[in-house]
Amino acid sequence: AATYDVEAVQAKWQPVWDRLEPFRADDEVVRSGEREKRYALTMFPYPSGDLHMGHGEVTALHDVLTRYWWQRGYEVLNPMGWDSFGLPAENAAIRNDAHPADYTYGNIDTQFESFRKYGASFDWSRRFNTSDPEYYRWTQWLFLRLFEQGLAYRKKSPVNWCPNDQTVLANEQVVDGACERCGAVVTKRELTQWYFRTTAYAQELLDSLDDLQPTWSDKVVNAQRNWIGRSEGAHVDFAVAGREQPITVYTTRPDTIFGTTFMVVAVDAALADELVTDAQRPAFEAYREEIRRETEIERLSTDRPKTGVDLGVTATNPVTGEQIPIWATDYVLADYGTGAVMGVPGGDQRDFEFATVMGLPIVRTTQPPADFEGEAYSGEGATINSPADGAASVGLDLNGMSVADAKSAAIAFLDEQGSGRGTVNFRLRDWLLSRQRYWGAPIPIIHCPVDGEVAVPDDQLPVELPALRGADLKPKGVSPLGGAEEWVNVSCPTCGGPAKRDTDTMDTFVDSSWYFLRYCSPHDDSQAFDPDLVNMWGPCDIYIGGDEHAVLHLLYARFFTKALRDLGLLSFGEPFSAYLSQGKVINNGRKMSKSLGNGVSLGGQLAEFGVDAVRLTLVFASPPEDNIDWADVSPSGSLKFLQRAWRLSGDVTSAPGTAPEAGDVALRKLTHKTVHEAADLIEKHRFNVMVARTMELVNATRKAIDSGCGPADPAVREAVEAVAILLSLVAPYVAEEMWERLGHQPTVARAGWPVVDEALLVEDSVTAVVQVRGKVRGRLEVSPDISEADLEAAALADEAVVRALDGATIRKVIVKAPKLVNIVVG
Ligand code: ANZ
Repeated sequence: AATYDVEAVQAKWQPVWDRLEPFRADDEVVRSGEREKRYALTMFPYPSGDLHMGHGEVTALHDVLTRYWWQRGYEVLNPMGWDSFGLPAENAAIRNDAHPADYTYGNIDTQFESFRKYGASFDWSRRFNTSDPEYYRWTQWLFLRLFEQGLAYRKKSPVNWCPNDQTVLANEQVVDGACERCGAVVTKRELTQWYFRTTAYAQELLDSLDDLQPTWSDKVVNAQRNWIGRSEGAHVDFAVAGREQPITVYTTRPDTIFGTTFMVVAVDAALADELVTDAQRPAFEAYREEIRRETEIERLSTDRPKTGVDLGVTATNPVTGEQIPIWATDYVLADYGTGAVMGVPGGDQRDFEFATVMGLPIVRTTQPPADFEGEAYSGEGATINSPADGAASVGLDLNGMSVADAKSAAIAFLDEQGSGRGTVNFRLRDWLLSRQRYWGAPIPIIHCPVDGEVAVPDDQLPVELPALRGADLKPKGVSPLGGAEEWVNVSCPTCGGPAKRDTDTMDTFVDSSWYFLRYCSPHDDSQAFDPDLVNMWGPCDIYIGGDEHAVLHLLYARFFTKALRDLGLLSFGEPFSAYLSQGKVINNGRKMSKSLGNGVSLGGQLAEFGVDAVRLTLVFASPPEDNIDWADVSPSGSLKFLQRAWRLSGDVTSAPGTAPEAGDVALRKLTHKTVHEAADLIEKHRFNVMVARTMELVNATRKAIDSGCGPADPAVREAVEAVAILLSLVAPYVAEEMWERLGHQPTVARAGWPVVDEALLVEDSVTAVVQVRGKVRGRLEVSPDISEADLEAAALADEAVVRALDGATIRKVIVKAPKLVNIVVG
């Protein structure tokens, strides 16, 4: 059989697309109302190395949707650029003994060429890199707007420290106690750092997840909900003899106040150091030393014996008036809640273990179910021992109440007494954004001994990175920018006196928190983005990417959008109306990795099977959300299918523009049904099923040509044209080639979606099954909208059924039109 030359076809069409630019989004077309807009975004890559299978997958999936939208007549903004600042590029550059800029921009050129060869439908006129001064000028400008609002600030606190990358990490970048990039165990350090006040938006970030839920992948929504971690509880004040201020604890269970038998304070909190008595200080300090050497993983692990030191002081339980001991421990975190916890061993497992080790009393305040066999019980149940039998009345009685009622009653009582307040607490922390590394946007702040933190004036932006060629950029814990003396030493913009630039750079996630806005006016050198254009194109109608970004990038971008909306720069508060998270490409059941030696290179696959076959394989393999095991798929099978589809285009003998009405009805029906269903499947992101339907149409068309109506039938042309358009979403090269062979001008990408004739979608008969005594005795071809009565009459008149009944008495006839008749006899 004839085959097309994959390489030749690829080489042929690339220059044509370059010339036609079919995917260039025109602002005017949308502004004038001529076409409706769609903004389709996919995550831009880090330029470390060439594109890999993951990029291939996400691009192929994303292209189905964007190319479909173009075919449907939308004006589609589908931009691409590079997330070119940040640790991955910098580490790779150091490993390869190159300057980050050379390394980064070299890889960008490589990736750009690969994307082009891949036939990705990006609007290249809008590309930019976040490490371009023309871009980061505006990253700095936005930082300053947040700074003015108090949404960017500096504070000293214990922070996550990656000993390998020698820089701080945001909480979101610590996964199970390890650096999310390099896997090194993260430790804590007390440092002054820059933060974005993400917590100011905690409630709104949580609330609007409800609106996103239907169009975002559940996994991501749930991950964000947990990460934001809203809990309702109370702040409770415990008086300490000889101390003016009470100690306030945060609890989600104020109903358990009667069961509070001790208090625990984070050993590394200033409070512990302040409270400890002279007698207990040596023991305390020894313990603290020990804990400081521990890693976060060790501190948080639950299967370790609890440790602590009695601080030698007591606090007063505000409800019972009893004195309870105060201990220091490592299982209380210094930077959550207030860093002090009321110990309720009857209700909290950590407290239970602690009380058991230290010999502290344990009192249950919630009645567990009879079959409960655990230690601490934190579930539902009646409140007990609150107060205990025979204890003196304290004016509060929670006994018998449900947990919820007891919570409210306890809060009301504490509030009345002035020793507590109901509160809402969030697990979300402010976003630590400063990094002690070179390859990032410099923080545009000048530190002046007189004026403090002074913003670099807008007209002096960008604060450009000094080149530092030949300098040692290896991580050392302080920013390499500190070594650029001429760059660091400046005069204060306010007083003119000697001052120093901030030498930290911004987390790369700052760059990617607003890049989707920049694409709307990428070359504007007078503003970060044009509000009219952003409000016209935005928000993004679809965002496709991996769910490893669930609580990092996706949360940060939402925060930025809300903050910029409140600054009056945007008219919307959510950046991405829909989010599709794509699975991973794995191999032999495992994640691809160097150490397993199971990596598959995208470039290698493209060279072997061609772009179209690889793209088709990636789309066809599974639903977009699922992983694709490369060991289970067949790019060579995909190529064979594409050759078969292409051959159809050579068999068509009717002229372009032939009216299909006279054609074979059965084939026409299948064509129209396929196109109709494909649209629905694509809108539901079931791209793999759409490909399967296209394959069925190809097979049916082949049959029609070879043994049915023959190649000259106009229904054949109609079918093959539909195949070319459907394939243009997945396999753009062969689709273009088919389109040309069918006698059309390029490009098939903008041919327009085939118009579906509704009349051809009506199925004219379905098969109804007739059962007698539970056995199938007859089959009837009936209209899909046959009535129950007509179907019953037809069944009873059917010859085979009459024979099967053989005069038996009919007890009952159950009719499920149009598919089933069940005759009960007896
Ligand atoms: C008393 C109590 C009784 C608690 C009980 C729980 C169960 P979330 O839901 O995560 O907000 N806690 C408060 N601050 C803490 C800190 N800095 N480090 C470690 N634990 C801390 O959890 C809040 C609960 O975690 C609080 O409620 C407190 O223990 C503990 F039957 O107070 B609870």
